[in-house]
Amino acid sequence: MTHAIRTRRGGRIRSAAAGLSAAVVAVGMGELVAAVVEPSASPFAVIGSGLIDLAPSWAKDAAIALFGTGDKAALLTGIAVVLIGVAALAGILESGRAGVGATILGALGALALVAAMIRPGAGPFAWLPGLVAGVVAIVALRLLMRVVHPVPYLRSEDAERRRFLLWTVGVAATGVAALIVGSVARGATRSIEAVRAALRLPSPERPAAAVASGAELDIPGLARVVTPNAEFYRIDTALIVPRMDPADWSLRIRGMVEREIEITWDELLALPLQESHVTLACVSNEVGGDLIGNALWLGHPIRELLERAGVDADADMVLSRSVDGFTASTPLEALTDDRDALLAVGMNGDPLPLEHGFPVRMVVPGLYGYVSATKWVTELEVTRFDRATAYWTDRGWAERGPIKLQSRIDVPRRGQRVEPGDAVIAGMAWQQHVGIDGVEVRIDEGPWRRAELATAISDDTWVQWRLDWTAESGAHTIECRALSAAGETQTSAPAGVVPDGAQGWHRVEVSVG
Ligand SMILES: Nc1nc2c(c(=O)[nH]1)N[C@H]1C(S)=C(S)[C@@H](COP(=O)(O)O)O[C@H]1N2
Ligand SMILES: [Mo]
Repeated sequence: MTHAIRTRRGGRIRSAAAGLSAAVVAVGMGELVAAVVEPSASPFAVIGSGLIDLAPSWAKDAAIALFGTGDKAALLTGIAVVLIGVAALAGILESGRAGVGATILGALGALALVAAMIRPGAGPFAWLPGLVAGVVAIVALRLLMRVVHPVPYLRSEDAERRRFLLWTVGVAATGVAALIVGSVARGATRSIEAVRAALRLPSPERPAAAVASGAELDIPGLARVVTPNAEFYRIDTALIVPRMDPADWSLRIRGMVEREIEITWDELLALPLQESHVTLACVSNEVGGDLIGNALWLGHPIRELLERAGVDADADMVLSRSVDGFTASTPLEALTDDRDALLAVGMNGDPLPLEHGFPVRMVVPGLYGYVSATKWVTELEVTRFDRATAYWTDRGWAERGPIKLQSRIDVPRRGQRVEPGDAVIAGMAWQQHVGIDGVEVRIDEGPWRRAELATAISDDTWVQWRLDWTAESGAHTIECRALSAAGETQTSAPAGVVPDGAQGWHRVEVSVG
């Protein structure tokens, strides 16, 4: 009796282990094949991307709010955890009835196959990694089932256990080895990194003025006025960063135009380039959040390309499209008025980093990124707001996204202990393409005091501010509000990020002493 029960329970654990082992070798082989034939068809990534595109926007908000720019790592971990559960279950079911678990694992492979094929820009072999993963999973599971169930009258229990361990561990190890070889192969195809590293961008015909020395207050804890590339926030739907060789890049301008234009990388670089500092901000940036950064962009004005194409007088929007299918709807006037709306190739003196849109992205002062800052951009369709909608608009966000007047306290941080006596309060304020006239600060809901404003680089960038404060012992609440160059005072009325950006005053609680 007790022996039979133990065997059955042991059998269940063994079955689950067999399922896991089959899943590991399947994922390993699928990823290896993807790395060799088509990196963007990685089974893991295409399923993740599919989930990103299908997820309701509240789920994405929650992911960004919880994990910030770590949202992708969190998603991949989530998928791995679910896969482990499903694989173990498939093993157990397979041992109860042959074919059931194999069908489940095969279906996962089919899911990866379909997800890879429906991705925008899917290559001719996008189906292969999913197919390999599915077939390997089925074969491995059927094979491992033979060693799951002990046959005591044939061998000793020890010999059975050894045989079982040898097979399950061996098969899983093969999968891990395939994963390692795959990532090495992926590294070897990283030639785009090498292409980027070897690039020398032309000098701008219109360079930016040097940043005034008064623009950087240099206060510890305060965001720097120009954000280094490595610290620049990254938000996008691309689980795998698109790898575009500039030699293969081109931009098509089509739709409501007199003549379609196609421009290559070399043609773009031959055009006059200009530099400007523009602060990018994400609509998902909460009050006090850090999904905002300022860089020196190098690019060609989009205005001039649109002029060359000849825009129809009825058009009011440009739908930009990325190589990975992402789209943004930008009001036509923001691309044709005198602001520095750029087709950017450089960021802070370097070619765009891969994750920030290499080789070419859009940068438009005054609009949130989701309606303007298309990375890896390959097409501009001149159209109308009543004819086309963009990626995030289809998911509940506003079709237009002008940046709201905002300010943030960086120093002191929330919950920070402040020494009594002379202290400094400092932060950032912005409303790109409008400009900032002042910042006011109040402590414990006392009178508003005017902060000292740093020299603004331009109306298209954020600006630092500071205020000296004699900190008295006890708990204190610090609040700030910005005044725009258009005479507006930042509203106290709080609003969440959906549908068109957060608003309200940033409030920081600190204890002194
Ligand atoms: N291709 C592509 N471009 C994109 C996005 C995207 O998901 N895909 N996200 C946009 C959003 S929401 C923002 S806020 C900015 C962020 O740019 P960054 O990652 O360079 O900071 O890119 C925009 N461009
Ligand atoms: Mo964004």
